[in-house]
Amino acid sequence: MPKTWWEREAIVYQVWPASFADSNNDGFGDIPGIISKLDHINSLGANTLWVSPHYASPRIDEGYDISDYKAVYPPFGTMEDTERLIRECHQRGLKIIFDLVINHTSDQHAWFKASRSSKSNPKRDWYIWRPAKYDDKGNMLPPNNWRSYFNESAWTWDEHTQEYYLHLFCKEQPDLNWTCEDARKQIYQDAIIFWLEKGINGFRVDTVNMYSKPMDFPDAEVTDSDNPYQPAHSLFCNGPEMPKYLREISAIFDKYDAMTVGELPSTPDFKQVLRYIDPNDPQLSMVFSFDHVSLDRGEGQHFYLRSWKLPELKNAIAHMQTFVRNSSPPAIAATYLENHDQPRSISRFCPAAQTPEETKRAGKMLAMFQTAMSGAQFIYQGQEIGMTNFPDTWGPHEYKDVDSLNYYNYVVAHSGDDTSKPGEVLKKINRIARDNARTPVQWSSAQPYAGFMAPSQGGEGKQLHKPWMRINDNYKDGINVEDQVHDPDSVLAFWKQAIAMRQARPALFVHGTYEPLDHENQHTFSFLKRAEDGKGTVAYIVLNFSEKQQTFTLPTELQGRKVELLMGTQQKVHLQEHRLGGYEGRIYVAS
Ligand code: TEU
Repeated sequence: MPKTWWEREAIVYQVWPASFADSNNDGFGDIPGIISKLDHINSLGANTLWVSPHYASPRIDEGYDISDYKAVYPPFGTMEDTERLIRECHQRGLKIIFDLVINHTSDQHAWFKASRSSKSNPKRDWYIWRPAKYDDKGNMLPPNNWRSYFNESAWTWDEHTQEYYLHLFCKEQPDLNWTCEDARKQIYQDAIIFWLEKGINGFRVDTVNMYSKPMDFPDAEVTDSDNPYQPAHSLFCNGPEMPKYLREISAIFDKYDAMTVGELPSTPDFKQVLRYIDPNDPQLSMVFSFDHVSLDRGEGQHFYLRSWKLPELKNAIAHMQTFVRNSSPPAIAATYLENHDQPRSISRFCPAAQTPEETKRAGKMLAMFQTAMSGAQFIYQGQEIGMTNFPDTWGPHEYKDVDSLNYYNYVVAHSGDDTSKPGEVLKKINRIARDNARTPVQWSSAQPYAGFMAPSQGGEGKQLHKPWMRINDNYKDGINVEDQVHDPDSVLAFWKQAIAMRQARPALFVHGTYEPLDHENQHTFSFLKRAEDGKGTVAYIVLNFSEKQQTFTLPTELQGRKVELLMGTQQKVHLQEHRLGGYEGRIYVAS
């Protein structure tokens, strides 16, 4: 298969515009702010920029509720700013991909306004409307018991036309009806071709497996008796029409040599996943899997936490790294530890790392962990400087995400006179809240806004602004770009070294095969990467996921061979000393 620009060597840096960099000090990040930081992104070694939704939106779900695919959210900037961003990326040799959110629109989109205006409107069928059901007492009920991702019924009643409409996410995000061909054609024109014609190089495709629903909308199995509405992923994910819809879309992408990475939730069976990315019949270039970011989520409501052990993470990573080899040629893995929907990886995967020194060591170890994995790499803004979750002592008013707030308000409403519940549930929400990924990026230790924005001067009639979301106070403890950019021992310096190491040895670290080792070890994560270079080159990666010293022995695979220490997260290491300090990682190579 021809090597296209993105195949495997893609190092993608994801920007969440609202929290990245605010050029006009109105408290919101913006597109000129992104442009001002492109050299920082380039200096990491990234070769692709992924911009999370920048489109016109009421921002009920922070931009994943789009009211006009062909317009830019005004606080982020103008169409000219966006066109300049595309140019400035290409001038630096950076590719640029946007977010493609076409399972649903905002309820403020002109299409939905027309659809809900009357049952006879030509766009009525562009969304999913159904009559109410009634129980034996004559009480009105939604068409089925599906729960939305945001912990409500997946249906909302429309008084004006006396029907319910479907929304797998919040009620302000009505699902498009993909069985309607006119709707599909307009979606392709407005959301895809319009931006590809402006020169972008592809898309991250939101909820890419949810377009094909069972149009008889059967009830979901009752798996959570505490909630009147039930998770229904198995019914609305990976439906029978998905291949048809994605082939229509991929025919468009092929014309532009566009890269696509699909977000593929609730699909544990890798054979189903491979259907989307098999190089012999690709519908998408690659997909994100969720095994490793679901370990701490319990059954039912996704704020039900569960504890996990290191061998479970080893299983998840082995699955993510090896399932792609079940096609010939192998498909492409999309490797990530963070994004806008996930808590910060240091806090999630190394929860015992608390002090600035411990979080720094953990950040470097996780950088080694991720960059040693094969496939395309996805790095989320702030991950490169070791940003962490914010403290669980922050009050509910600091949370902005509809996901967190819906659940918090649901628990408060159902906690009766138990006044301890709200505080308890907020500590649980804090552990995995998406809000942790949405605090402003920490550019410097400059007070009071960490370089995200300058304090607005206020003055005559000018409104005083502050960041749309509170900044994590640990920006003062060295977790900021300015303090790290000249520190050779910083997390930022290490990410640059790790990416350079990986790109210098693609046979080992980009295309190499992944072989797990020492599965039962509860503290140390180790694996082999084998180059398919005919020379038998093999790398041994050993990572201490605990805060305590751990010993290790070189695997038999390396014994008796010429072994070199390729990289260590701690600068002072001795080859013969097989002891790892807390959160220390090493890579040995035998050639
Ligand atoms: O997420 C869809 C999805 O799979 C959800 O599980 C998601 O992970 C979310 O965290 C549920 O809590 C995509 C976007 O990444 C997410 O930001 C949007 O909220 C969602 O779709 C709706 O567009």
